[in-house]
Amino acid sequence: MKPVTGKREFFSGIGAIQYEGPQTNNPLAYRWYDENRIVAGKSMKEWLRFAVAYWHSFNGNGADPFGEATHLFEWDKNADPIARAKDKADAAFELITKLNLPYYCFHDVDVVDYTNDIADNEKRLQTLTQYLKEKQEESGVKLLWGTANLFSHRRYMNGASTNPDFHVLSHAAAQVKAALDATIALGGENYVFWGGREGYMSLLNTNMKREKEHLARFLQASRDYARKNGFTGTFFIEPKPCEPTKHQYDYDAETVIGFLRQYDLLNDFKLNLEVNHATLAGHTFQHELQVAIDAGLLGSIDANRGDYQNGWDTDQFPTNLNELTEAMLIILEGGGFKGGGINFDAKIRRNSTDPADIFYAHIGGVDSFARALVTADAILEKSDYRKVRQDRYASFDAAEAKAFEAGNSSLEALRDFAVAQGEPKVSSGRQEYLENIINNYL
Ligand code: XLS
Ligand code: NI
Ligand code: NI
Repeated sequence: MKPVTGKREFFSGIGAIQYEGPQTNNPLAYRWYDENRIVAGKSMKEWLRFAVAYWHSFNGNGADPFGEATHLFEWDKNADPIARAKDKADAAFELITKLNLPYYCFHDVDVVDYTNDIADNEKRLQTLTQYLKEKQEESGVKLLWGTANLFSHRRYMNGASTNPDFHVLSHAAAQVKAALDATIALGGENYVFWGGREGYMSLLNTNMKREKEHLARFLQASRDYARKNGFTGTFFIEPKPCEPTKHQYDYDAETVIGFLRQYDLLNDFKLNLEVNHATLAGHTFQHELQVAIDAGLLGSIDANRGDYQNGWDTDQFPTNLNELTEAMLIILEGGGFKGGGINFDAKIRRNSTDPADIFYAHIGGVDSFARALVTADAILEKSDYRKVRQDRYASFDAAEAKAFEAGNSSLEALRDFAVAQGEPKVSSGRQEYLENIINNYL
């Protein structure tokens, strides 16, 4: 991929990031991500399908609840909103192409500022969609997914599709319609719903049953509109248990799968799992992955990591090789993503203020996943990891156990089997042995 710059270069002095191998001393090179390297029958590029997130990388200005912006972007200076949005698109495509990553993701309001005028917002997004389309054609970068931000504007303080006010719900619908139009026009491969404020702060003022039914109707209407207009991709729900809402309806993977089943949405919707959301829900990321894969619903992931000492979504770039290797073991065994990829829903820290920091951040995340992929493949191919787990269930090979698994046993038959066998032998779970395998292959 050739770097694509607009009228001006925003990251001058930084060229194309290339694979140089683990021995390199160059901090602006990949050590592990060699996009054409074949691992388990597919190229790294095909397995990982990396995407850059517009909101963190080009809008996230370092502000936090205690302080103003610390990242003063050159592309954010033009007073005209359309010209500013085009500068931002130029910066975005320069970064994505210099990183040599195949995809990007956005919310409507990341691309261009919105006002309270629905028709004007539609026009603005259409103008930028045309501009992004040209940038995609020039560079070969593709849209992994689009989405609408239904949580920042004050009208959404009580939710969007689960808002007690039908007027607010209809505003959310207008926004989703325009975001779907943009996603379809850009050949977006998927569309995401993250229900930032779809939940409640207090049950005292909430009719939970009614709100959840509204959420389902809203998803059905969005699906029907997109299908009618030629969208063939997958819709993803992104679970998160809390923050900003105290209790969000899309709490975790199991909750979302139950919801999709209840409202007959399983044919069109899959899951977009985020590392830091899993940990907020009291799970490991690996747990959430396994739940989704077992249901055939692992669509995509939002890659980041939390902070062990804090209880919120800190959205740091992923660097923990041990955890990522465990995650890649599950993703590889599950056959990869269904339609999606790895979106860096991650931001550099407030005090990471050099233009190069955003490059180091992505390089670290990309290399960590690439290395985890290679390591996980070696573990699956060369170690006895799979065999240890399989052997743990060896007693289910007995004819009586097979009958049980097939639903052809009874409590009496199980009792008779127990009497015939006598007290079971204890057997080790060998957890430490397995944990050492991960480290031995890293
Ligand atoms: C916030 C979410 C958000 C979604 C897209 O916690 O992760 O960034 O990915 O709306
Ligand atoms: Ni996310
Ligand atoms: Ni998040």
